[in-house]
Amino acid sequence: MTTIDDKDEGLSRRDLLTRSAGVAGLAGVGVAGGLALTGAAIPREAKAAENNSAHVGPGQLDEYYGFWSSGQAGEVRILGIPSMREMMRIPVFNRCSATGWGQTNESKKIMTDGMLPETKEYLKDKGEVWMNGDAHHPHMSFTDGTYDGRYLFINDKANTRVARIRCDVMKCDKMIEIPNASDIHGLRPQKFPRTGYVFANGEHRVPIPNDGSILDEPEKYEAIFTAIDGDSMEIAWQVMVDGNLDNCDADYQGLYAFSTCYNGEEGVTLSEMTANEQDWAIVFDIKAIEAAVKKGDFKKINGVPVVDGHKGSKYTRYIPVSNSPHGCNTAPDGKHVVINGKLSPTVSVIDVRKLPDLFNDKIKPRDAIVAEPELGLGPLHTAFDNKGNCYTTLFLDSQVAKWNLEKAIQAYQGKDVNPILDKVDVQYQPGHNHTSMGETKEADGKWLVSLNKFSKDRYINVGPLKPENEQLIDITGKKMKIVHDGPTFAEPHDCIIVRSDIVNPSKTYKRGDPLFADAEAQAKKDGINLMGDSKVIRDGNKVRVYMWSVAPAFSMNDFTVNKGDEVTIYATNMDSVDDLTHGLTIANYGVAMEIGPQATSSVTFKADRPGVHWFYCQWFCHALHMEMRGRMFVKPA
Ligand code: CUK
Ligand code: CUA
Repeated sequence: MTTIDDKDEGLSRRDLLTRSAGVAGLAGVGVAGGLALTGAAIPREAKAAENNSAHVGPGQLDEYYGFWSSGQAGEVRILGIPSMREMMRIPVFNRCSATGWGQTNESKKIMTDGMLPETKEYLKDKGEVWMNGDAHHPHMSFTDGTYDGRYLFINDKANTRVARIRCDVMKCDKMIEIPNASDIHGLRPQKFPRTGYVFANGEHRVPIPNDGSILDEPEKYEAIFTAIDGDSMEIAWQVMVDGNLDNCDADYQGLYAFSTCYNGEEGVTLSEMTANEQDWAIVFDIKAIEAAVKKGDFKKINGVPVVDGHKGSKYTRYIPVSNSPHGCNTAPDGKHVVINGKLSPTVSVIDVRKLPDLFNDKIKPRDAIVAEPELGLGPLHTAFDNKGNCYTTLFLDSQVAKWNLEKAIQAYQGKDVNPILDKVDVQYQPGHNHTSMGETKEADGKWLVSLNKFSKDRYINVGPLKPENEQLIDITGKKMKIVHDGPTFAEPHDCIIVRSDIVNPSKTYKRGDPLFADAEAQAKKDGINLMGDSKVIRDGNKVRVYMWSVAPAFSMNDFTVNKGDEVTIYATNMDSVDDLTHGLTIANYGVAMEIGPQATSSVTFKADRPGVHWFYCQWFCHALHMEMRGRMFVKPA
């Protein structure tokens, strides 16, 4: 395979770009390596496609699902791996004009049901539900140490929320705001025996309650670790800790959870936060915390049992690691947890088999560390293969380091071995990375994705705001091989790569789906059969319009309401064919929504613009799609 990033060829893209694009410059490097820079056009792309292990031809299917977060964009994206083709977007903490997420009654209910009362109060007069999410960590539910295809969970750092996505329909079905905590960052599901808990880190420290009675007294702020019940999406318990919680993970035994913890200084300015040489990895004893909740050793705050896990508590242990650690990754061997140094060039490896002794005070916190290899500058996150190797992103070095866990342990014991096996340049400055099935016991060592924060010169210039750059790396060989570059919009922090046989989404909705249970309940009250009745029901100044659609027509050619009415449209897509989605848009009313096959969607709005307003299907569904429309008459007062 030939790419010009290949280090073996002694020529990087950067070398090429820094040289003059003129003939003289090219002539100078043309002799290096296998690059055929002579003669006519270089069939580089064609050659790459032919030899590329990541090549998935037209019509061929990917072997893996990639679930991507999107940072400030607030959604979750589905990619195919190894093609890196983006296939779907799942709106979550954002508003989506394609699907009506954030506008339909169904989505608004999901967004508001789990909201705290004070947030509802804050949003009361604003006529909106919170949209500007900052989604970092998408992770699938587990059973017995591997993905089970039920749910995805994702955090919203911006508004202290956690959402769940149903993998049968790939839609968000629950969204909760976490009380007492501020700004949920790290999120991981329990791996064993099942999810179970979803662990979520409240990153920033704030007063509890945060009602203005305490302001500039940082010593009174708290950080909160939360365990959410992944089945009910209710808070199971919380733990108050020292420092700022960053990332977290769980073990393969169902006994412990781990968080990186920076700002042990508990400062509020940059210099205060980084003053000390050391911070911590916090270990949470899940069984002991559950027992504490059972026997009442907690404070109930905002309806949630909050256990005291500050330093010295019997429910937690603080393992000193170097200043400002970031990523927290449990290895698929089920025995080791890698704490990534960030400001230190090292990662620290915890052996989970030492933790019972640590909690019994038979060993000191540092004795739980069994390796601390120096990898390079800015280690942020670590991924794993199935051969005992680890892949750590080096943010400042713009590299991924491949290293062997067993060798790192030997080196820590004083043996003269170098655990680093390979390094590869990535473009540029990677944050998270992820291997295929790498956070499960079924890690398979095939693919590594590096999510790079900067694309700089990799693409044609699209203006001051540049895409990020995601690179696919083949890790089946001794040396890592970059096989694909893909630009992406703001800003996937994290992703997972799931074997496709684990994920089995439905082709259409099923009637009776809880997503539109409210619509069905209202229809029942109104004596309406959503699958076939077409009717306008007036209830004071509330008007309910029931219509259905079969391509290429709505069941209604027109309906009439009065100016000032509160109108709810329930639209049911009776088509039961795979891939036959309709939509409903109302012209000049800012209304648009998706109606999936066999689904009901509804939207409520005030009919405050008199006149003729066409409603139409905005999802190209049929040769007569343009004709799939009708009129809403709004009579003036
Ligand atoms: S964090 Cu973004 S690069 Cu939110 Cu997982 Cu490390
Ligand atoms: Cu239905 Cu377009």
